[in-house]
Amino acid sequence: MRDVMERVKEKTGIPVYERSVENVLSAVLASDDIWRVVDLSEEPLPLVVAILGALSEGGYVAFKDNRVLLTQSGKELVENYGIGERKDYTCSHCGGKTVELDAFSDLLEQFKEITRDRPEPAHQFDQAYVTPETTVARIALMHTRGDLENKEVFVLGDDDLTSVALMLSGLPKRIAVLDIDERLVRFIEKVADEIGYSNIEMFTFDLRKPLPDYALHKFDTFITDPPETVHAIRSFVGRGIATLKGPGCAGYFGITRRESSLDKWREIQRVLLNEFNVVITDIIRNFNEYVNWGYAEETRAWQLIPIKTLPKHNWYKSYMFRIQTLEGSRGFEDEITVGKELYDDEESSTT
Ligand code: N4P
Repeated sequence: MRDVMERVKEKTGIPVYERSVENVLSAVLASDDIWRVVDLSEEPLPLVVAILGALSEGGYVAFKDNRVLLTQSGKELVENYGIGERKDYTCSHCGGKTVELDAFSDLLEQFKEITRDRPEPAHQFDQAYVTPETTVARIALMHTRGDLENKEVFVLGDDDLTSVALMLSGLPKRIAVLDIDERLVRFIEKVADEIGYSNIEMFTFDLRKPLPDYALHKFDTFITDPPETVHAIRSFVGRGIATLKGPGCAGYFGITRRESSLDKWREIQRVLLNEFNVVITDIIRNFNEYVNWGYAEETRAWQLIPIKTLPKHNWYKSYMFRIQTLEGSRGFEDEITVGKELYDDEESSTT
């Protein structure tokens, strides 16, 4: 185990613990599909690749017929360390989302119908939309928390088309939505026209820039899904908080394990608690499930993985965070000037 850890540290600067190696081995015991191994281990993809590389150099795993397999010494290693196969007892009714979709089945059908010709994910903006079930589950979740009915809701970045589901729900008093991608702004506009919904405003906007005054301190609830660098999370979530009226408002956003180590998570939670002074009320594991995007072969993940097969299941998920504002909470209103670093750090791999 010690030699494996040393080899991993030579390959990557991402913090590695014995627990990380254990997570990967446990996942390999459960599946020979590399994407499922990343999914089940819940370690950042570049770290999983480094660990698998070290294990293969040590003769503990082999890559054969596009599969990840334990060798005889690999089997002895897991036996010696008492590492068992990773199990998945996620609730089969809600899929781990904690809300049930049955009450929203009509909305789900309408949503699928209306978004059939939605814009496909644009690589330049790191887009990858969530399943329609996820988008609708967001409505169920936010409504369950009392954050939608007669509320003013801001959507910062909307390739998931959450604003469309919000319109169809008829719950909010007012919706505002921005995106850097004009295709999406036009699409949402077209849907609003078609269904005759008028309490919505939309604009094209780059979230690295501070929001205009008319968007600040006017909303009850925001939702966003940032790229996974700390910069991006600060600007997307911080700007979301800046749109809120004051204490007692809520914000939702997805944070993944696929591109962020727990060390980065701690950094993110520091930003939330120390910089923004908000409280985390909910973290729902793997609530958001993303549909595999068309540009997979152009990403760092593709360069890194030792087995060049496209994923056969939706391996990319994120945890849903809900924060609430209290007395003394504040958002982020400065400009961010980074370029590519908005999307990329050592742990990211899907751009
Ligand atoms: C990135 C997904 N590059 C995967 C493809 N990002 C979501 C974009 C909006 N749906 C980040 C997800 C976690 N915050």
